[in-house]
Amino acid sequence: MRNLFISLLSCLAIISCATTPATDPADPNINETADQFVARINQEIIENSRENEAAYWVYSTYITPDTEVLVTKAGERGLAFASEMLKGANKFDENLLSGETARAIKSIKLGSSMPAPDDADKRAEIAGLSAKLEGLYGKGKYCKSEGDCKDLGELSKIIATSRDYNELEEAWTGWRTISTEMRPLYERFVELMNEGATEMGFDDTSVVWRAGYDMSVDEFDTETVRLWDQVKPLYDDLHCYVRDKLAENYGSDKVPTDQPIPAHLLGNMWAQSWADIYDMLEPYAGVSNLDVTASLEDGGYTPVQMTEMAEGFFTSLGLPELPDSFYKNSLLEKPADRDVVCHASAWPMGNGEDVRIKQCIEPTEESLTTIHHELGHIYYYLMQKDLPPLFKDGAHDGFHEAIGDTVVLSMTPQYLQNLGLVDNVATSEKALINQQMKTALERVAFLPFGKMIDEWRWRVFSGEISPEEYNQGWWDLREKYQGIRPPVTRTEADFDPGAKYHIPGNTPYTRYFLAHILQFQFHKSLCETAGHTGPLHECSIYGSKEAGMRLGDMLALGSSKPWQEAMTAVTGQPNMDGSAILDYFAPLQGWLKEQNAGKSCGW
Ligand code: X8Z
Ligand code: ZN
Repeated sequence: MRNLFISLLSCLAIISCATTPATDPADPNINETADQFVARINQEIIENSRENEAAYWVYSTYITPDTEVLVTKAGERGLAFASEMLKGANKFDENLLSGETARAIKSIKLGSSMPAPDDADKRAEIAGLSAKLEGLYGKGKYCKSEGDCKDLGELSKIIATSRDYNELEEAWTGWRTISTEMRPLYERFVELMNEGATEMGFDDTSVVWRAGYDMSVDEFDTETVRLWDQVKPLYDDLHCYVRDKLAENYGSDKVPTDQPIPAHLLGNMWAQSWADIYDMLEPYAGVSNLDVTASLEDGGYTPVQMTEMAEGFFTSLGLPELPDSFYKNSLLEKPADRDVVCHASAWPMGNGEDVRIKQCIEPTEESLTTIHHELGHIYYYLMQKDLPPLFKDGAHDGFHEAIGDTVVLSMTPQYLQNLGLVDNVATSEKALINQQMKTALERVAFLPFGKMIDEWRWRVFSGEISPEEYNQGWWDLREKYQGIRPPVTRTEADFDPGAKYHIPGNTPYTRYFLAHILQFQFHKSLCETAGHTGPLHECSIYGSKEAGMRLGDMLALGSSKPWQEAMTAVTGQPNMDGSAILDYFAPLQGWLKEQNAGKSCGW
């Protein structure tokens, strides 16, 4: 998660760039230089963020109509501050400034994923919509009948563990009942954000979202397409193998081998990670035991113990221990008696002095992986404690999302055995294929999902997908990229995008696609730094102070430099590139090609 306050804020109209300040006699900062302006804003962000953070934290961990009022009011004030900040920034032309001042001014002009109109009533409206959408997701439950309700955690467990086609279908469609009422709210939300974006001089909100990558929007589009083209063949090989196995399990009447896969059979509510159906897909049965969930369950691991385990990886790299306040203030468990937004997040509260995570931790491998992911954000915050607030961010947002995941790539079977989470680790070729299959089901399966979410949103923002086509447009992209289809007919009475957190939560998603590319690049380079010489999939950087230092130095840069410099600091070159993930999975891809020989792949 990027700087929480900034990301909640918006900017406004009036693109009147000038190097000399405008002459408004009522403006007390009239003679401010750009440097003075940036210094003042950095100070005001610290002062103004506190209320906003507190309100959002309380709302997210205790969703009630009252906390919704509080968060809406705080949001309104935050947006008003953002408007003022933007007006101030627009007095300066960053192209005529240099260094960090130019970068800071630019970051204010691009700093919001929720551009709001500069009108108090509309600011109140958009703050209210944002809170409502988030709340609807957080408290969403599928009620089969009165008193028989299931939340996302319970429905996800069914999707992960049941192998009954009809039971899966009910859990899948059941969860999607929570988002139908979001549709009109979302439509208005988009309208207001676009109004904000055009006031700021952008064509629509999608341009704001794509403008923050130290390259032109066109270059960024080309870059994401290039990266997807690089990795698509690997995804296609995995898809072909998985579909065939599912057809064996459920019958080819239910899973025709020339059609997109029914979306409810892949072990995850959104089919974004398929690791939970590994048991159905295991290449070599009985060769290796990779069931971390069983060990966590049997071992009675608590959320705090699991978090300490993850912290232990980061400290082994020479990074600092988490402050006591982290354990005191974080929410690590789903409270029994109230609604919370369970979707995991990391919070740099109190200007990074009071870092926290919010996660409904369960004794599962997925939870353990997510804790590492969240701590990646937390260590980014911790390593940036001396940076001005405007630079407390990722080199780009994909960097922020990649740190914890990079660490998880070092959780090799050997590492897990050392922790007592798996036993009898095998080192054969067959064991390797099993292990790679499990990792690919999580990380390769994710790639097209990571790409398609914002393809949908960018088109929604630009108007290419109209409100009357929200659901159809969503499923067209799900089919195109992921090769999946809904298990039952969907119509425009549904709003399936709203059943995925980041749509009501308005969190840009291309960051995760990029992170899934970057994490393999980072892993490869950090393994070299750690002195690893064998195949990449055997490398664990656990305990390497050298790798930790290299990573820490990059985190400490925050967003103060173009991301290409941060990339160079870790990998020695400035580009994002899919070849590291392809190298990593080369053994599995070779094996998949053998398995798929003679089959009809594709959809
Ligand atoms: O949203 C997240 C994190 C918080 S930034 C838990 N992730 C994406 C998702 O859950 O959809 C991590 C992987 C992708
Ligand atoms: Zn994240």
